[in-house]
Amino acid sequence: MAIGTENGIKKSVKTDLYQHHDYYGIDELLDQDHILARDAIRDWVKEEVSPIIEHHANAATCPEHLFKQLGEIGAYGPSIPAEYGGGGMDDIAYGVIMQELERGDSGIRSMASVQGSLVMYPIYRFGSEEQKRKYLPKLGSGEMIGCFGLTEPDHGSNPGGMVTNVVDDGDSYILNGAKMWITNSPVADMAVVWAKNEEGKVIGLIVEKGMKGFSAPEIHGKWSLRASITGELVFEDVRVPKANVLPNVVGLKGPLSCLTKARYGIAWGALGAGLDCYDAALRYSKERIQFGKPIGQFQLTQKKLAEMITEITKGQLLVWRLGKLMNAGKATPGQVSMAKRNNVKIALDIAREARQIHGGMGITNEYSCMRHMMNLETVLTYEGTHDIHLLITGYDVTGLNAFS
Ligand code: TGC
Ligand code: FAD
Repeated sequence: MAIGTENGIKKSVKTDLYQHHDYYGIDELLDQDHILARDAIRDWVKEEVSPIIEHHANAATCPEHLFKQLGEIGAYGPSIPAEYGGGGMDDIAYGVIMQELERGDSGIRSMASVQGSLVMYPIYRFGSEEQKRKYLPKLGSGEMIGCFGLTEPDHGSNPGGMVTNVVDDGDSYILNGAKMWITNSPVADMAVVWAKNEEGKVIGLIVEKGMKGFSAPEIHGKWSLRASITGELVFEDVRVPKANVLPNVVGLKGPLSCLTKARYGIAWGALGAGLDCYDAALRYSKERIQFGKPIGQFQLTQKKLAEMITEITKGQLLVWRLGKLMNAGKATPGQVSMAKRNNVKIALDIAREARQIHGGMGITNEYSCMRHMMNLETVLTYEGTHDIHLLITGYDVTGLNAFS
């Protein structure tokens, strides 16, 4: 059903989207605030994202008008205190918000998780009071867009090998190097950049758009996260005032602790993509008739659907418990890695199975499963690849480090 136009793009929405699937009554484990936040974001996604997302994914364009709206609905830094531009909620609220955004599209969740966990969080956790007051309210409201520069062309899984560096020059640092695969960089007003100082230690700097020698060209040709804008960060003798250095962290644990926060959000987010695929496949299996009966009546279709909801339910329990540990400040990076790795993989498997249930229609943009599937290929790789997370768990349980 058509529901009007947005920036010249025809919006259409299937009104029965987003049935609620809670096989184990996990809603009973959530507070009323979590349910209210989740349902509000779900309604917003249904209204503002679903009607336009296939168009943007198809055209490989970013729905930039959503940046401001995400600020207005409280999607940036839900668990950062309200006085610093966040939502003042807990980490389970943050999780359910990421889940609902990714039900719409992984790229929309990316917009929010980069801004909240990778830009606001490091400034909140490691920044000076002046930096917090200057940047966080504007980032929280979506007035300002940020990005996070860790990965380099030759250093992805191994960020500790980074070559981007600063040289001391009185009141400033001179920054040189390049970052690769940076979500939102071409449209960002500022970047949190990780670079090595003259002692070879990693420090964080806030680099602002317009600083001489700083550019952020777009990366084209992605088959995944097509509605998300990705680019490079290039630094050629950029003079960054020392006042822009994050004063309260030195070392790789700075960027890695931001990743812990973002990976936690992704563990919830991936379930949203999985739920959307399951929801669509379940509906299609009841509507599509072959051999005189709904395909959902065939045992092989039921196997697929039963396994999907089993994995979703296990994933929901995993992130709920992890959320409790996060709220108590007890979650370990290893526990976060396990949840990110598991939930992204099950979501990708569910997207592939859902695509099969839709038959030929599953490869079209009439249905969301192929778009989710392509998106999840990125989600499996960014914020630490599937195999890197396995090795983090391996290290945790054996005490033997595969990286050294
Ligand atoms: P390692 O020697 O193990 O650790 C260095 C220091 O960091 C501490 N640490 C952590 N701290 C907090 N959270 C974590 N997850 C941490 N992991 C390690 C560690 O305790 C140590 O502290 P200290 O005090 O002893 O100095 O470091 P390593 O060089 O051996 O590397 C370990 C490894 C491979 C696990 C790490 O480099 C890694 O996680 N690699 C994956 C890289 C990655 O995830 N990149 C993501 C880039 S950002 C991104 O993808 C954004 S996508 C955004 C979107 O669109 O949603
Ligand atoms: P590599 O590290 O080269 O890995 C290639 C393969 O080798 C992988 O399968 C990997 O698992 C494997 N491998 C590597 N080391 C080992 C090992 N020790 N043992 C076993 N296998 C290993 N980064 C940012 O900093 N900011 C962002 O905003 C951001 N956004 C992104 C958006 C998109 C769309 C994408 C695709 C990436 C983004 N990234 C971002 C980068 C992302 O984090 C990296 O792509 C990821 O960490 C992997 O690095 P790489 O691509 O260089 O792969």
